[in-house]
Amino acid sequence: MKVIRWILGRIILVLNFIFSPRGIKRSSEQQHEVNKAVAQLKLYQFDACPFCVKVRREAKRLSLPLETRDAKISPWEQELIEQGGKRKVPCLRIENEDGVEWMYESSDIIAYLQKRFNS
Ligand SMILES: N[C@@H](CCC(=O)N[C@@H](CS)C(=O)NCC(=O)O)C(=O)O
Repeated sequence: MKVIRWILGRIILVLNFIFSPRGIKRSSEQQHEVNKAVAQLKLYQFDACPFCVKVRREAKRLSLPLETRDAKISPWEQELIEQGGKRKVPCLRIENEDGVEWMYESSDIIAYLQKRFNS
């Protein structure tokens, strides 16, 4: 089972590499503002998780320089469990003036990114 999952994960990564989406173009001022906003976001994820690939593809399409954190390794794994509440990926850590929010569910994360950055 572990081997099959590993093979499927590699296939997903190869297909994702071949069919990588193109990023949208913004003026350099707009992109600079977007980059500043994206610096407050961190994606906790696994490389070959299909739900994480889906989120990374959308971030690429939206030209977001989203920092990823491998939730299989320390200290990100503990941070995700202790602060986010569970060891599940993808999870978007959102820092704002009210504090920190941990958003689980790939479809919610994608909807959030699109609402905020798809202009
Ligand atoms: N419905 C969730 C599914 C996420 C999910 O199942 N993630 C798996 C990895 S692909 C996970 O975190 N499993 C827990 C673990 O491996 O510890 C989503 O769309 O984000």
